[in-house]
Order: sequence, then structure tokens, then C-alpha cells
Amino acid sequence: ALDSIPEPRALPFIGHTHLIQPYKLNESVMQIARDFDGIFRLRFPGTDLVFVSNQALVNEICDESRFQKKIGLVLGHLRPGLKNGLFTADTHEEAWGIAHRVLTPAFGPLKIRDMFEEMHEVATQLALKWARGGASTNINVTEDFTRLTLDTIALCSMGYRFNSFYSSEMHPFVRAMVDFLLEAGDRGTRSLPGMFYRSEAQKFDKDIEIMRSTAQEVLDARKSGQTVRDHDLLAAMLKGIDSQTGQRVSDDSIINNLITFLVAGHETTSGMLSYTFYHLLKNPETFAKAQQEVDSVCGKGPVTLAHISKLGYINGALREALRIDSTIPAMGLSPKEDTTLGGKYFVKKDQQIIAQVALSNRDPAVYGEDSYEFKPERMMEENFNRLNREFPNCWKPFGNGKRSCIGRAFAWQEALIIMAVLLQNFDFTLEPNDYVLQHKESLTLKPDGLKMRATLRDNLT
Ligand code: MNH
Repeated sequence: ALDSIPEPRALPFIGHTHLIQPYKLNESVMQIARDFDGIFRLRFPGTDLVFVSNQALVNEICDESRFQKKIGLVLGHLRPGLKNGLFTADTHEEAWGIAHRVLTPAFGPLKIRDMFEEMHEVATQLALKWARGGASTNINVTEDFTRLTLDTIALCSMGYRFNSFYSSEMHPFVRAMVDFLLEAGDRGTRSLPGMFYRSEAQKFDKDIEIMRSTAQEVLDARKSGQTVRDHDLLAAMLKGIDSQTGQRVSDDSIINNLITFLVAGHETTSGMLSYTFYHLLKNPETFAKAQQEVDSVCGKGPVTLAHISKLGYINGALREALRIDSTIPAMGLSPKEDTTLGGKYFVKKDQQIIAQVALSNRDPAVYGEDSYEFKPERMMEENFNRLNREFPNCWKPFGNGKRSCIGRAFAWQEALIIMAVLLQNFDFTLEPNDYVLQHKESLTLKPDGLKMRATLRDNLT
């Protein structure tokens, strides 16, 4: 006989709505999960969601023959801006298939290496800013990492310079995108019907228009030969012919994906870098190891591409930070047919299932009782491979299968470069030293109010 999926006590009409705190969807879910054994259901007016939160069940729903990505409530609010760009398309949409096949090689390790110089240049801009600020300036860690990741993805994807380190004003595209993301996020937690938010809706449409027309201008300038670049993602989309359909990426799809790269490619990486610094500074012995690694691999000269692949400990530290604090804490899926989960829970075809990877990534059954502690060694190559063999899908911060993150190698190279540049040149302190970690939720998670100070090391002349 089949069991019914357990759930907290529900109220009439509103179901479990009262258990979700405004702007704290993830935190609320994480709290509710404590009372359950890896699976539970939450009901809201109009929808109900099944959550899975341990490695065994997340592993089960990573089976792509039975489950597929579902554009649910959260991603659905992005769809008016990103349309059928890679992130917010359904897998069966033709535009997803074409863009996926054309862009997969463009995001491959070889092509990403060609972006080293431009990534390094932006990293240097950040280091200069912190050096000039001096040892007594409080650094808003996440804000500066967001400048870094935005400028990097805009430059490497379409040759566009936001110059975020050289102006206090946000670039108009960035302002529009930030407001678009805020509104999309708010829509997920509102209780009144949409007609109560007319002016917000107008502003939302206007912000989308600003993003699209900016992307259109970049595309036009490239097509007319006004700008010439051959090594970025825009060039790859213009050149590429899909092997399966013989089709090119349409102009509309190019624009959707340029905007998608900017949206998907900045907050997540910025959050990862912020959490990595938080954990390294809370655990000074790990910071010392990371800095020693940079010193012995890179010495005092410029950080090069060859150095980056030798930073095994820092590689582990980034993975470990992303494991403990997954900047995309959940992914939405649904069964392709009626099925059972865990051998005993019935779920209908198309039922929205949320894989709470922020929890399965810390499953004590995989990582032990110290699963919440920051230990980069367990994520270094050999240990990491052994864990993944023994517990498949135990580390899922980049999503699953063919819908997993296409920008992973990009983000990783970018992160290793900035870690090397910063640790080579600075020592750091948390500000204040007893800062207590709080998370700020938007579409992604970031540490809230994380500040630190950077002191130039004496080796720099
Ligand atoms: Mn990224 C999909 C996490 C960096 C572009 N990314 C995903 C998914 C996760 C994710 C999780 C799957 C979401 C889902 O199942 O609904 N991404 C990350 C993390 C980082 C990251 C944790 C950094 C750290 N991502 C980047 C960067 C880019 C990017 C950088 C662009 C350069 N990501 C994407 C795109 C997709 C995606 C595009 C959608 C891929 C697809 O479904 O075809």
C-alpha cells in the first residue's frame, strides 16, 4: 500500500501559507524540513508542492528518464523578461534545444580559457579598488563581488563594459535588471491579486524593455560590423549552426540568452565568493592554508592561466562553501508520468517537486555529523570523487543533467582567478569580527551585511 506524503498541520483555505515568512521562503522551508524525514508536502491556495531534502530522494529525482525540470512559481516570474532563454525555457521548446547545442561548446573549458585575460582584467580592477580604499575601509563584500561578476559576464558574453568599479551610479541596464529581479522576486510572496500592483507592473514592463533594447543595440552593432569580436558568447551564437536542425540561433533567442547570461551569471557567483570569504575568515586555519597555496603556486608575479588549475585547496574551499551555502538552494522538477517516490509515496505526473539541495548537500548520512562545518579537504578532488561515487548526486549546487548550469566552468575559472589575486595581495578581517551569518534571499542566497577589511600584504611593491 502507498503512504500519503506527510505535511505540517494545515489551516482551512490558506493551507500552509502561514508557515512562510515574507521574503524568507527558503529559510521557512529549511525550518519546516526539520520536522520531517526528507520528504513533505506544503499546500498554498492554487498549488501544492512536494519537497525532498535528503540525498537519497534527491538522487532519485535526478533520474532524467523519470523527472524533468519544471518552470514553477519562482522561475515563472522571470519568464516575462527572459522568455525562452536557456534558464526559463521548457526542455521541449525548440529554442532551448538549439541554444543548448550551439552554446554548450562555447561554454566548454577550451573556450573559457580564451576568456582568461578579460576575467583577469576585471579581477585586477577589484583588487585596485580595495588597495586604494586602504586598511580602514569597510568593504561591502557582496556588493563588490557583484560588480566583479556583472562586469565579467557582460564583457565576456558580449564585449560590453559596465565599468561598475568606476562609477557610483548603476549602469541603466544594471538598474533595470536589478529592479526586474526585485519585482519578479516580490511577486512570489505577494498575497493580494495582481490588480493591486498596477504601477509595479508598468515599471516591470519598462525595465524589461530597457534590458531588451540594450541587448538589441549590442546585437545590431555587432551585426553591422560596428564592433568586431570573435571570442565571446555573442559571437558563438551568431556563428553557430545547430547540428540537429541545421538552424541558427534566432535574433530573438540571442537577446533572450544575452539577458539570461547576465541574470543567471552574476548573483550566483557573487554569492559563492561571499560565502567562501565568510567561511575562510571564520575558520582562520583554512584561510592560512588557502593563502599558502596561492603563495606557493603563484609566487609574487601575475596570476596566470597555468596557476589556476593547481589551486586544489581553494577549489575544495569553493565547493565546500557552495555545499554548505548553496546560492541556488532548490530546483524545481516534476515526474514525466505518475510514479512513486522512495518506493512508497505516490506522486502524479506534472506534480511540482522541489529538490531542496541546500539540505541534501549537507545530509549527515553522506557528510557525517559535522556536515555543517567548513572543511575544504572533503571537497578536494579525490575525496570529492569518492563521495560522489558512494552517494550519487550528493553535491548539486549546479542543478541536474542536461538542465544543469551551462556557466559552471565560466564561474569556476572566474572564481579561482579572483581568489588567487585577492589572497596573493591582501590579508583580511571580518568586520565586526563576531559577525553572525544571516542570509538575504532574492532569487539566490547571499550573506546579509557581510563586511570585511583588506590590508595589502608587505610583498606588494
Ligand atoms: Mn548557472 C542553470 C547554479 C553560474 C548560466 N545554474 C543553473 C542551475 C543552477 C545554477 C542550480 C539549474 C537551475 C534549475 O534547475 O532550474 N550557476 C549556478 C551557480 C553558479 C552559476 C551556483 C555560480 C557559482 N550560471 C552561472 C554563470 C552563468 C550561468 C556564470 C552564465 C555565464 N545557469 C546558467 C544558465 C542556466 C543555468 C544559462 C540554464 C541552463 C539550461 O537549463 O539550459
